[in-house]
Amino acid sequence: MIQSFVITGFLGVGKTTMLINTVKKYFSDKKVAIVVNEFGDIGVDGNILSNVYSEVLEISEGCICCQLAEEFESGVIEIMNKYNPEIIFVETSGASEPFPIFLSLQNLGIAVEGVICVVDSKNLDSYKDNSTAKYQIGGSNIIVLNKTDLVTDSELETVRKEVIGIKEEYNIKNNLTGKMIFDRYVIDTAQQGLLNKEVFDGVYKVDEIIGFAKDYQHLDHTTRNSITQKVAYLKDNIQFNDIEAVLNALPKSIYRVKGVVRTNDVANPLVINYSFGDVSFEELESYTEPSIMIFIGEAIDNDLNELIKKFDFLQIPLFKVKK
Ligand SMILES: Nc1nc2c(ncn2[C@@H]2O[C@H](COP(=O)(O)OP(=O)(O)O)[C@@H](O)[C@H]2O)c(=O)[nH]1
Ligand SMILES: [Mg+2]
Repeated sequence: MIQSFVITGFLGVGKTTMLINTVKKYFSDKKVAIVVNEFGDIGVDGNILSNVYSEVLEISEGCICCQLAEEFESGVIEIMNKYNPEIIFVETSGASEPFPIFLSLQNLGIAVEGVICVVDSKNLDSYKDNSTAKYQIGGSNIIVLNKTDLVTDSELETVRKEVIGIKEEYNIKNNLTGKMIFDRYVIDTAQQGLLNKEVFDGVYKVDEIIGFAKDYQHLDHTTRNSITQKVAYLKDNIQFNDIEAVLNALPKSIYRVKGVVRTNDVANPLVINYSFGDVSFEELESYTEPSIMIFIGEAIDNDLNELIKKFDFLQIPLFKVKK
């Protein structure tokens, strides 16, 4: 039977980083397929992950937990037929819930070894009131407090307590039997998504086959209305400094920026990965599409317009641009 793990967690917590670091480390001897669903229309993670794994299926445009169940299931079937993987990792978008994906995998006869929720130990406070974030914790059985390098021990303990509180309140139940679906769960810690191997050994394997997929009511979550994203295209002939200037000028409402840009003073295209004030850059070997920055946050429209007035090399397309 094919095994699978679902990796969930809010925007920018370190899900892709975990796929790059941990999964590569522990599963290099297996045929691994990755399914990545990004929030919004344009994928950056898919580009990064394709450099690491040969089989990457990117599902964009919306959220696999709501509109895209069918696309997700047919994509998984396709990857199974084409590649015959031993193990599938699904990175959900930061704005989707893991539970419907868990059900889809079970419906396809794929064993779910664990639903991993990555938590940003430094920034949990900034996003913990978002209802999707709570359902992500409630719908998981392996919770990873990531970015431990950015907090003190006592801050980490506070985060752990908060997470336990949310888990107790939002723990997902079988709505036929009223039983907890994940009666056992573990909280682990990680830096750069590097987890202990035993988390993947299937000890937390979800035994209960959920017979109520059809009855499942989609929880009231916030995907589209509260979190928004806008793509900006960048004009040519910009410097690395220009990118930094934009990131330094971000309003509070924009807490996540991803992008791939070409600048005059750096030889390779750069992946920008910004979340909650922290930024990292990574060079890509090749990227032929236009330079883009994707701005993600809550009610960002006005703030983004101000930002664009300040930086004339940023252009927001008037119409949706299809890939
Ligand atoms: N300091 C620190 N940064 C991290 C850690 N894990 C991930 N990051 C950074 O957080 C940002 C978002 O990570 P990413 O994996 O893209 O998040 P995703 O949106 O959940 O997939 C990137 O800049 C990562 O380099 C960590 O443990 N410590
Ligand atoms: Mg990601």
